[in-house]
Amino acid sequence: MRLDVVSIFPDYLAPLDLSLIGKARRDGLLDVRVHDLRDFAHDRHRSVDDTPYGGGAGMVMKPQPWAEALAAVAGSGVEGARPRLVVPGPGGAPFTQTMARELAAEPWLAFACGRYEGIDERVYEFAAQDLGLEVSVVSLGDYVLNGGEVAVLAIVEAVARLLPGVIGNAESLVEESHEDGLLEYPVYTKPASWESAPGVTRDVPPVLLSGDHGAIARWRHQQRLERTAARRPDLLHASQAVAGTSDDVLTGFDVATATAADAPELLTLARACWVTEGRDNASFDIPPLVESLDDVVEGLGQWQTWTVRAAGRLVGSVRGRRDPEDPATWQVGRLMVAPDLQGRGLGRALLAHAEAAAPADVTTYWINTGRGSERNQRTYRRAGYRAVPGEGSHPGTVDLTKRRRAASS
Ligand code: 6GU
Repeated sequence: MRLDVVSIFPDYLAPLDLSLIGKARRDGLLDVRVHDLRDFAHDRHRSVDDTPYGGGAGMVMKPQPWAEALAAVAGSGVEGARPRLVVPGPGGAPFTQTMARELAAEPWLAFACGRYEGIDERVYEFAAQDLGLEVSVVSLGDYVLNGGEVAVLAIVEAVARLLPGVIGNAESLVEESHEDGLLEYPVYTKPASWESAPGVTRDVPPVLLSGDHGAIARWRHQQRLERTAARRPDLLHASQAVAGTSDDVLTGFDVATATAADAPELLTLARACWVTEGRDNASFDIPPLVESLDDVVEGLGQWQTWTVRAAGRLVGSVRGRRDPEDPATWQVGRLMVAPDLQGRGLGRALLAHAEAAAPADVTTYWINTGRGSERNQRTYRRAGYRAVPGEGSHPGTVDLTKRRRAASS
C-alpha cells in the first residue's frame, strides 16, 4: 500500500519509521512518502495561510499550495492511478474499525493535514472535480486537535495493521475488540497468584486455569458483555454496531445485543415461535421448546445473540457464532419473530443482521431447521441458502449453507 502525507510539519510523521509500521516499510509492504506543504508555496515567506473571508478567529489554509501539492501527489503514481484522499478534521465522519477496514482495501491513500481553522473549501472541490479523487473527511472523535498529523498517525496505524503480513498473527486480528461490536475480555498472564504488596495476593480468575475451553469461552463472552454494557452501552445497540446491513425493516425497532437479563423473555418467545415447528415436524421434543432458563443463559455465553424490541416488548431474536469445529463457518440460529409480527420481512432482516456480524474471515453461513419446516426452508432458500444433502446436524433436521459474497469495497 502506498501512503502520501502532506503537512507543514513533516517531522511530526517521524513515528511512522518505528515499530510495526517502520518494519512494514522496510519489508516493502508500505511505501510512505511525507511531503512538506511549504515546498508548494512560492512567495518569499512560503506562506500557507491567510485571514478568513467573512471574519472570524484564526487563519485559513490557502488553496494554491494545497492544489499544487495534491496535484503533484495525485499525478505521481502509475498511469491512471489515483489515491483516495483522507482529510482528518474534527468535522469529519467518525473513524471506526469499519472505516479502517475499508481504507485497508485501497491500494493508495493520500492524507492532507490541515492546521489552523481548516483548508479553503475550494480545495476539496478541486481534489474531487479536477483531480478525480474520492475525498473523505474523517474525525477521530468529539474533541479538537491542533492539526491532522496526530490523526494521521492513528489512522495509519489502524489501517496498516490490517494489511496482510504487517501483523504476524492473523488470529489476533479477528478476535479483537470492536471487530464484532463488543469490547475485549480482560486478559491475564503469569504468575497465577501475584503478590502486589507484602501479604496481598491477586489471583487470576480460576476458570482461566481450569483447562475447560468451553467454560473459558463462556466466561470471556460474559465479561465482554458486562464490560460493553458498563463502558460502551451504545455498542450494544446493534443498529450502530453492525454497519452497512439492509436493516430498513428493522427501523423503528430497538436491536440490541442480548444479556442474561433478556433470558426469561427469550425463553418465552422461543416457546411461542416454535410451537408451529413442533406441529410441522410431528415432534415437540425440539430444543427451543424444551430448554431451561439455564440453557438459554448458557446459550448467551456461547453465541452472540440479538434482541429486537418494539416499545419495550421482545418481538424477535437471532444469534450467530463461529462453528466451533470450523472457524470459517458462521452459524446462525434461533431466528424468531413473534407470531403476530410475522410476514413483514423481520425474519429476513434479522437473518441478514446476523450474517453481517460474522467476522471478515468467515466464508460460509450455516443454518439448521426441521425437515418438516417448509416455511423456514423457503425463507432460507430465498435468502440464498441451499440444503446440504442428507441428514442435518440433529435427527429430523436439514442443514442449509450459503457462501458469503466477497466484500465489496
Ligand atoms: Cl482527525 N483532526 C483534528 N484536527 N482534530 C480532531 C480530529 C482530527 N479528530 C478529532 N479531533
